[in-house]
Amino acid sequence: MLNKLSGWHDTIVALATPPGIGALGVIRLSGDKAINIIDLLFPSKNISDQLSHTLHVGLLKENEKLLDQVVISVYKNPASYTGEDVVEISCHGSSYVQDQIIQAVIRKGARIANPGEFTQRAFLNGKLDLIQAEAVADLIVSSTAASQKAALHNIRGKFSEILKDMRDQLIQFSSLIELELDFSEEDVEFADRKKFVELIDIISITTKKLLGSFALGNVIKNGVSVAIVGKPNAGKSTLLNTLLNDNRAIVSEIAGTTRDTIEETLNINGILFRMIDTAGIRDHSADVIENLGILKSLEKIEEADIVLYLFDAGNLEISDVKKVKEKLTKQNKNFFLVVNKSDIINKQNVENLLQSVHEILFISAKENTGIEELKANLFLSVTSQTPLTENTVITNARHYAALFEIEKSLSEIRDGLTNNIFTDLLSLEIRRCLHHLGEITGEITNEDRLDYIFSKFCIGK
Ligand SMILES: Nc1nc2c(ncn2[C@@H]2O[C@H](COP(=O)(O)OP(=O)(O)OP(=O)(O)O)[C@@H](O)[C@H]2O)c(=O)[nH]1
Ligand SMILES: [Mg+2]
Repeated sequence: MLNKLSGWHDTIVALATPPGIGALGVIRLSGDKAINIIDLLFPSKNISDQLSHTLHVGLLKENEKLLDQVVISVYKNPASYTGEDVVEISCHGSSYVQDQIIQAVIRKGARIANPGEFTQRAFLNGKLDLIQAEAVADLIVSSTAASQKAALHNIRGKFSEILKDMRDQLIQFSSLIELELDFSEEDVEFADRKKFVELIDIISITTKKLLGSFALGNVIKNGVSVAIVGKPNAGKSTLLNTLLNDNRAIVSEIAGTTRDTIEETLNINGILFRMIDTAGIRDHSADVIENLGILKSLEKIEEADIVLYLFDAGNLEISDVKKVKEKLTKQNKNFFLVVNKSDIINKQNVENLLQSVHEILFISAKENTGIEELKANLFLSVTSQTPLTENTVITNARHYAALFEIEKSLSEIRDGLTNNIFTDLLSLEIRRCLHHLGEITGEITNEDRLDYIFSKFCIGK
């Protein structure tokens, strides 16, 4: 286990609620001196004599100076978030009052906490593993049902349980293999190789499933960018407005209305889509600004996760649709071909189009038809590979990288077992696999990595 970090024994303090004016603010302290410090500032009661998990109303005073009327919550070690003595002061939500209290607490012996230091201490005290600690940060920034669900799943230790299971089973075999090494003179085999191969196969299936869930995990964590592109006047801005149910972008019958890109988020069934309205693309424009807009649209096609290519039903050339389809396929883009203004469509044209180009959607952005189907298609395109279920979804690149190494190592172990490699080499590979498993949960880590992970947290958490 790693050495406890420098500054570990300090008592730390931070504002846990957002800075600025609010009804209430919460100031949090953790460490050996947390309760002593409050005793020096809270004359009406001796907090050290109180039971853990109790609340106390009273005046906070530094010497004779009145600071605020507050509620003190007491959590005595080890039954607290950090595993240390924790005190939370619920005070009035004035920045001035909060600053005064924090300064008084510092004068009595605490120091300001680093970002994530409360959770870092919880981890170092064994209250949480690293997956759970990272999930706390994810939950704080979650903005959709899916990201909330994934974070809570990990806080509850579901992913950790899977890894613990794998680790326990591997350790069992690894100790038998190590035993064989101790008796290497006698050429005995304690570990049943056939059973071991079966176990490796089972673990490998789980690992591959977890690795496969990362595409969805990425979507859950970072959202999906969708560029709405097409010729001028196709109705891109109208579509953005209809999707958002808001008059966000200017719409007009003049071709070339949108000059700059407009980006807005859209929540579809708990997944965040970033919808990007772009300038209409045409070959010849004498307008310098419009040309810059067109260049930007082309860039957005490159960058977007999904391209939504909009055609104007009133001005539809089948050859155009085919050309666009070919180009986007060549670019290896995930795309949708959408014919807008289906309210004015020519029936013959539609039938021809349906016959010659598969997978084409018809909508009317203006009349709000086909929009729900379009949304359902967008949602399915990112969730169909790994449906949103109760299963663990990997949302963290650090976990993905370690799982990737685990999978590599499992396949080495499997090859080794089939080729009857030397027991010491086998043992080395198992240890490598265990090492990467321990890296994810934080059983194996180092100070720099921890500092990096926790530096991404909010102060006060
Ligand atoms: N009939 C009909 N008209 C539509 C529909 N969607 C958009 N329009 C009209 O088409 C014209 C162009 O719409 P915009 O949304 O500005 O088109 P755009 O693709 O953003 O155009 P640029 O920004 O110039 O590239 C406007 O007059 C809209 O009212 C539709 O579904 N049906
Ligand atoms: Mg527009």
